Amino acid sequence: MARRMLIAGNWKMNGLRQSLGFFEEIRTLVEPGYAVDVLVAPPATLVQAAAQASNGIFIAGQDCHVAESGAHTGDISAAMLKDAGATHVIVGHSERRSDHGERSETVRQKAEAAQSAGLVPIICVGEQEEDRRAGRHTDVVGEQLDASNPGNGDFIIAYEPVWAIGTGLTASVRDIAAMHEFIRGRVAGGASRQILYGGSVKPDNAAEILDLDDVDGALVGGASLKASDFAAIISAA
Ligand code: G2H
Repeated sequence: MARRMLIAGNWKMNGLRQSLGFFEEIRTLVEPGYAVDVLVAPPATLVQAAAQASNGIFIAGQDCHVAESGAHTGDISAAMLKDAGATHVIVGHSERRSDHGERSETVRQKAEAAQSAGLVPIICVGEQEEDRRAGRHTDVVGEQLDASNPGNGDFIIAYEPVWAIGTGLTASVRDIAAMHEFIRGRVAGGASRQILYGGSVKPDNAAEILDLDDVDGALVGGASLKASDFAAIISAA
């Protein structure tokens, strides 16, 4: 079965209610019935309103707790995201791994919690700059991959080299192709698994990245905040 293309925007800690006009703007900029799936992960405060305004765009959470409910002040469960209208949730983003000390074992538990709640987890993996300089990037990503994914069921992998996130630096097309091929060979269900690339994807580099055989879409941060940039990336897919 051919893998579908997914362009996913990660708004991170950006967006107020006034940002919801984004969905109407996208509708005017991209032809209805576009051939790729589109997703936006707004901050948790906007998930419900975004799901109502989304015009066919999938809505995701940016994180979820491993538990379904309970005494976890400030946290949000996968079931809550589902209840608010989300269909997906990002787990193990490098900013969660670095800001909150999340380890791959926790990421796997979050991915399993998402699946149990009926959400598709988007599981992020990626090496640090020093890993790449030392030539151990595939080992690091392989270990994260093995420990972070639930093995079975529906999940998406996002490869995001940490040194390319929000820095304006993008991995070379050759490096992206090599890592995606490696991930496809290693992850369960590799042949049909959606594998996204993330890290400073912009309108001017999207086409060459999305053209790679093993790249099934993009996880876009900064360039997903402006509808015109995000629409240009969707159109490049
Ligand atoms: C990587 C990406 C989105 P940006 O974090 O997840 O962000 O496109 O700003 O590098």
